[in-house]
Amino acid sequence: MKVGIVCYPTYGGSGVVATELGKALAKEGHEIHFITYSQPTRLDFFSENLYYHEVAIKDYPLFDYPPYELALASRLVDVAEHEGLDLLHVHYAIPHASAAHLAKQILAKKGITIPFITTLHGTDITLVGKESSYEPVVTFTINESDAVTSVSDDLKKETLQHFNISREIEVIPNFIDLKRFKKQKKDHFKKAICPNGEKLLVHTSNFRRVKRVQDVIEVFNKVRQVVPAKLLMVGDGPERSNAEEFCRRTCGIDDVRFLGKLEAVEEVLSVSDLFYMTSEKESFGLAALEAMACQVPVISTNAGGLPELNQDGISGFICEIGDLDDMAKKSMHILDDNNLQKFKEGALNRARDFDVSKIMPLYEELYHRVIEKSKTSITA
Ligand code: GMT
Repeated sequence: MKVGIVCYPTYGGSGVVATELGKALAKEGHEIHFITYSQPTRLDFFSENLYYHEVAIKDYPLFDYPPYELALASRLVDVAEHEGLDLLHVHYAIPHASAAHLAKQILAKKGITIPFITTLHGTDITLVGKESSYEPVVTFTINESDAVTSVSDDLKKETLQHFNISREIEVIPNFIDLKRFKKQKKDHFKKAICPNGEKLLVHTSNFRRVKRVQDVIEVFNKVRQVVPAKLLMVGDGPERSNAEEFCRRTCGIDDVRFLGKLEAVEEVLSVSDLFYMTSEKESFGLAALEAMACQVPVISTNAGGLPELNQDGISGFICEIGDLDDMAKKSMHILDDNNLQKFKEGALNRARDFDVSKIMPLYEELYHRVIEKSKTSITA
């Protein structure tokens, strides 16, 4: 198959999922064309089946806001026509689904039929999509997509609750490449950060408000009163400077390190003992899955789809959003040397359910189905 994939290239879990999916499909022999405004961060190597087409956004003094959606739709028309694409798969509804819908209409006028699939990832539904400035377009383009997937049951439920949806939504969860995300031997690194055998706690995110990063620091402050521990904060985003300032005031910078964005986050996860995902909204929690794959148990909230990933009492624990005492109590239970190994194994076992080899075929099967259906609707 020849598939055009649209995503946000540099920011957020949806871009990571889209890029990893494209890479996995390319390995299976499919021809994958990424169409976006810059090269996806994880697409940094050569493969004969992978292509990248940049969307050029022309500025003009009249445009306070250059119309990216139109530039994207035009590029989709161009790539679909010249590369002979069979299908478009857009990740994150806004504005990708409406651009794909427009491209499909333009191509139809040229006698080219191309179906498009929309994958809902999270804030395109739970935050941004619900806003009245986007809701009518999101509803329309979900209904007009040839297939729609969501990354968890909870996100599907929320979509059906808040939008007037007249079509089926299929759930295909996030996935992980266990060949890349696995515990590596990095003892020297652990020794450097935890010279006295402290436990290492970790959080990775894009430091947006929904992540409630301050909760991580407050829980850490409670835990380290009982268990010697250090905290690593990985990633970057709008709340990072507030979080650093909060640390300076409450715990001193020696025990907490802010590492910024990391290419090889699996190296840090490999030496970590406990991962925190304290979000108030989280459709799936890809970062938690990455931690589990590296044998790191997870303390998560019960937001969104997190209970579909984190198995309470097995791969970690699930706590109410903002219940910091409970998070601290459960952290200490996991960090107890009598329990830690069992939770590490529980985390890895759970991650195995989401290995790319199990999830990627679900997309492949969906692609075949959608392409076949669109062919039969032409001949009918
Ligand atoms: O919040 C992010 O990390 C970005 C956001 C996105 O769509 O780019 O992530 C969402 O998609 C990920 C991949 O499907 C999910 O694993 C995240 O749970 C989800 N984030 C939220 O719902 C807040």
